[in-house]
Amino acid sequence: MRRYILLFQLILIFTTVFSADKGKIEVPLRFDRYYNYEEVVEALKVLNKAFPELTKLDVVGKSEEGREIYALTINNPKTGEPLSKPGVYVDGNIHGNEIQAGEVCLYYANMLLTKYGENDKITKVVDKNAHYIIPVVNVDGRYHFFTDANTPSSNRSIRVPRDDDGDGLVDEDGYDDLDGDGNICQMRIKDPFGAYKVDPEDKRIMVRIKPGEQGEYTLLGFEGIDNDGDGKLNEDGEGYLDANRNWGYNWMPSYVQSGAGNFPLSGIGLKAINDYITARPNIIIGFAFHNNGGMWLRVPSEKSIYVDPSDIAAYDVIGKEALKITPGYVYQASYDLYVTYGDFDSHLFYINGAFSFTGELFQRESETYREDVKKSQQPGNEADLPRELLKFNDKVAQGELYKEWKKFIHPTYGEIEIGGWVKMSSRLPHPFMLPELVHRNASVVLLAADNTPEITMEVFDVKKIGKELHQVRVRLQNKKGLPTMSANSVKTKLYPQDMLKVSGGKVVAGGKINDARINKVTYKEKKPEIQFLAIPSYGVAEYQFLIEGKGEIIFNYSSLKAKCATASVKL
Ligand SMILES: [Ca+2]
Ligand SMILES: [Ca+2]
Ligand SMILES: [Ca+2]
Ligand SMILES: [Ca+2]
Ligand SMILES: [Zn+2]
Repeated sequence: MRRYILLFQLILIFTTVFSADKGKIEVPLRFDRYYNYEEVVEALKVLNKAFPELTKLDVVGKSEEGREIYALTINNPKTGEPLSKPGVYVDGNIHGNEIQAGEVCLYYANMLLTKYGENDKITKVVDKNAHYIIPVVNVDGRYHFFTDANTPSSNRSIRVPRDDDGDGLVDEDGYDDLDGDGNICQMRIKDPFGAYKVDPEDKRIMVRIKPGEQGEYTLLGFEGIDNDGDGKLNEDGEGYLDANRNWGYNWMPSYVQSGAGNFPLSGIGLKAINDYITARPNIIIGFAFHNNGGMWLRVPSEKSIYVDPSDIAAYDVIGKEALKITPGYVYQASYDLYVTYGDFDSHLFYINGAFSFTGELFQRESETYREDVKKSQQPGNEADLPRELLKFNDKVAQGELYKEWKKFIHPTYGEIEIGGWVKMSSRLPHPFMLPELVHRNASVVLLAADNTPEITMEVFDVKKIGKELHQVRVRLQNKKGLPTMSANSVKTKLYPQDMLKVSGGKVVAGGKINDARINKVTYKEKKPEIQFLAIPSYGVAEYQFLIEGKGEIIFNYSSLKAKCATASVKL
């Protein structure tokens, strides 16, 4: 690919405005800046070093370009091994350009670790759960988003070269940073027959002319040249394999789902993360952070896919509360946004049996410059938004988000102008707004962790009904909003169900109590000493056993995703 001379000084100035200083990264981490890939790694190492008892830092695998994908486990060994606890999985930045997702993950880790022992709620979830945090899934993407010239929306792909336009060449015509400022902005050319004119209130804004009106400009698209001389501009850039269209559930080939690879889990990093998750079957809730728009998305990603109402109810426990923690967001099924195949949250729910959310971070409308914030959201004021965003850039962000239009001599078009929103704008909050964003969104993950099952078991009724024969009733209670198994996992036999096992006596009969008052019990035909079950959200499951013998009878509850429990009684 032909490259224009990069003005390194300009990039350096730009980069230092938004990313962490070259200086030392210390605990607590700072969130008034963005960490580049190396700094994310450094931040994880610093957390791991500062909290050796509570953390474990693993390399999950490597990327296409050989960068390491890190996972931080937060677990208190004094309260048990990670696999014995409900697992909370959090990742971000699967799309290379969606960098603040990584900051939310880092913030969640930083919050749990630095407030452990100080804040009761945080201490509780550190003790109760195993937290698995992968701040950057697409490590190459994050690296290149910082290092290369980009638009706010480019560099999303996994680094697998692809022939996007079917000409037999791969990645032969990407964007070109003509003015060498580290951004891919817009190009416009003066043209009296063009379809655009400038907004009379703000000459930086291009508006479409009305029929019969004289035009002023033609928009030429993103910065660049026709590298391969095929008459098309920037038609085949880096990638494009979309890491969030290559998971195992409901995967479709690229003629159905653009961005799909040749098979599910294409991309060595994705494969490694899948292995990591599969090895942790205790994961019961997962978050994957993206930008943007302000959304909490749940399954399904296609309308025809069934979701049991009780699973939706469990999702709602978190989703509806999340709306209040992140005002302005919406909570919906992901197909309401658009239909996807092979997305990560469906994989997590339908293959790993974990409840899963996609968090679409940041709303651009939050970049306000006006007295009455609500006014810009009223119908009829939509045209005001670009003007307001530019005023926000001018007066609040001190001009750091927008590049003023400037003359440039283009090798093909001659005199043009280059300008518009820079790389670190539009989908990312300015660093001064980052602390609130990471805190509110990490608080939703905390809420979800708090809602993972907490199971207590008690023997609540013992009756002698014959010579050495007892009727014993056991109650299992879940005090939290997530069930121990999703209804879908039970229905599809995704993995062995939770078990209630009786030992110490001969179980003559045993089964689920449907109504204790009228003694309505569904007895299990074979092996009554082992009952298969799932404990619903905020619910109870009651069992009755007829036990022959004397001495101590032990009841063991075991679950892949909830913590085990025991109870006993002396007969
Ligand atoms: Ca091509
Ligand atoms: Ca540029
Ligand atoms: Ca071309
Ligand atoms: Ca090009
Ligand atoms: Zn995304």
